Amino acid sequence: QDTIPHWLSKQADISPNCAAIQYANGYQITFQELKEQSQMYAKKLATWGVKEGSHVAVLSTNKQAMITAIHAISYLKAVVVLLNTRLTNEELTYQIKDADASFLIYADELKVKAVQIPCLNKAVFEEIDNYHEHADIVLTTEIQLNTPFSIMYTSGTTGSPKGVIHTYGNHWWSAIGSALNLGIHSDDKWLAALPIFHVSGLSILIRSVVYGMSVYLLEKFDKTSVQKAIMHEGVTIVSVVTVMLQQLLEELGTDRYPTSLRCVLLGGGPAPRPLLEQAKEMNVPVFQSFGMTETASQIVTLSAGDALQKVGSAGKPLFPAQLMIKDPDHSGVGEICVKGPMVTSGYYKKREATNKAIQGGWLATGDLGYLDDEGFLYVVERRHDLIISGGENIYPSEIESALAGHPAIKEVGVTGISDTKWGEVPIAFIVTKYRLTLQEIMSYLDEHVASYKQPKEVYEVDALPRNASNKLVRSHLKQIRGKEGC
Ligand code: S0N
Ligand code: AMP
Ligand code: MG
Ligand code: MG
Ligand code: MG
Repeated sequence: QDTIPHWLSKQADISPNCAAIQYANGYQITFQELKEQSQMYAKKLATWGVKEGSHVAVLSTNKQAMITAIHAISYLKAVVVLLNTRLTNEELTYQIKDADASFLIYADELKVKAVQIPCLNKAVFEEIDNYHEHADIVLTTEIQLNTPFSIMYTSGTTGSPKGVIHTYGNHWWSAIGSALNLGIHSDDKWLAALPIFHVSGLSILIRSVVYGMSVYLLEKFDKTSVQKAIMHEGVTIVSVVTVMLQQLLEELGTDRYPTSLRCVLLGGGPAPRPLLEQAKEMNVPVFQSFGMTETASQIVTLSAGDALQKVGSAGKPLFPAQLMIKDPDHSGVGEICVKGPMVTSGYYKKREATNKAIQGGWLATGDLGYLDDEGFLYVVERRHDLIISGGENIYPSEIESALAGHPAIKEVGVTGISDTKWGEVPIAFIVTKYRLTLQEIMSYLDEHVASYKQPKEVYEVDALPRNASNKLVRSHLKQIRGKEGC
């Protein structure tokens, strides 16, 4: 089995004094310091009880303590379970339980949330600092590429959210594939404003450690800080989702970014063509990409040279990924299937779902697309029913089952409508047993689903559109919109 030196130790050896992470307040940490800090934290985690094979959940926005913890967990050969901070207690509880996480570390300001989530061992990042360093623990010096590094959750058309397992090898090959496309420049500085609890953010940290590249870390996205970092802090690459790009172009106005900014990596969902055209006019070097949690970040990306001629395309599969359009009826459009060492080996404890999604190494993405005559991918339709709001995924079935749990709601259907800010937002149609106020519905939902997933409009109707076999026809829901709201 393939073994490499621990990536952080290796980088600390190669470029000890290079800045690994920089912050807006001027604070920075070198690879040597990051290694020492992470190893010390690992020994304290060991005292707490974390050991090889432990699943350790982390609930945090982008912070130094989170990064230290992620590396520390890996020095113990434990697995990090990354939690979305916007989820409700109920959603988080499900994930922690499903992931068999017996430890939860969290940021202090998420305490209110964390205390309500059942988990055997819980601590704020700083509490661990008070532990002594375990005297006998031997930290790993090597990484086995086929062993799990992280687990993060993604929902599906049906059923509960699934834990996507990322091995070290998945992350390693994702970082290599990106470098073979974008190249590595000695002055590169990658701005991370996307959450580290998504692979969009986590993958930047891994690239940093593998390339010896600085990360400019923002605790959370805001357009002023990003613009400032690009204008004055030498940021060369930034990862964004569509809603962020929109806000950045607005902020830029008639100004222009310096030529030091060489790549704006756009992913996580579709991008409207006018936005891409606007970016082109404003000389913003947007690289469209296609990827998903299951592919450990981008797997198809438009390269620099092709970016201008192929506006709207997601590009070509990164080296060494493969892409195939499954098009049995030869209509030209079919399901996008991808294969490669960055693709997950599967969902945690979900063999059936794994076998359904991955066959012969090919991951069926559920997304529809086509290749042009030069082999460039165009994504035409997303996974069935999936709503993407501001880069966050929302599955109608998840919202439907939450609403159906309300005693007054007899039937429910959820669909997405386009939205100028978020791209798409969910709206709901309900058939009730007795009259409900919108406020009653929304406060009920507050308990069960994260606020970004909550329907922006709720319609009370007499009946839902159903087909001959009495199945809800979500695509017909939009047509009954416009009736009286409740
Ligand atoms: C866009 C973001 C930053 C907006 O969040 P913001 O402004 O921080 O919101 P808050 O202040 O926390 O909350 C204010 C109110 O706004 C609601 N809200 C927040 N987010 C959303 C949303 N997405 N949709 C709808 N509403 C939202 C809050 O609920 C709150 O409302 P109230 O007041 O009612 O409570 C934030 O949403 C964000 O960070 N989005 C991006 C998430 C992301 O990273 N997605 C990508 C996931 N995909 C992958 O990881 C695979 C692809 C990939 O790797 C990739 C993707 C992009 C670029 C590069 C790559 C790569 O390949 O490397
Ligand atoms: P996630 O796992 O949360 O990153 O969601 C991945 C999903 O985002 C994919 O399955 C697609 O449905 C969607 N997506 C990603 N990239 C693109 C793109 N370039 N165009 C359209 N949809 C995309
Ligand atoms: Mg905000
Ligand atoms: Mg077809
Ligand atoms: Mg997702």
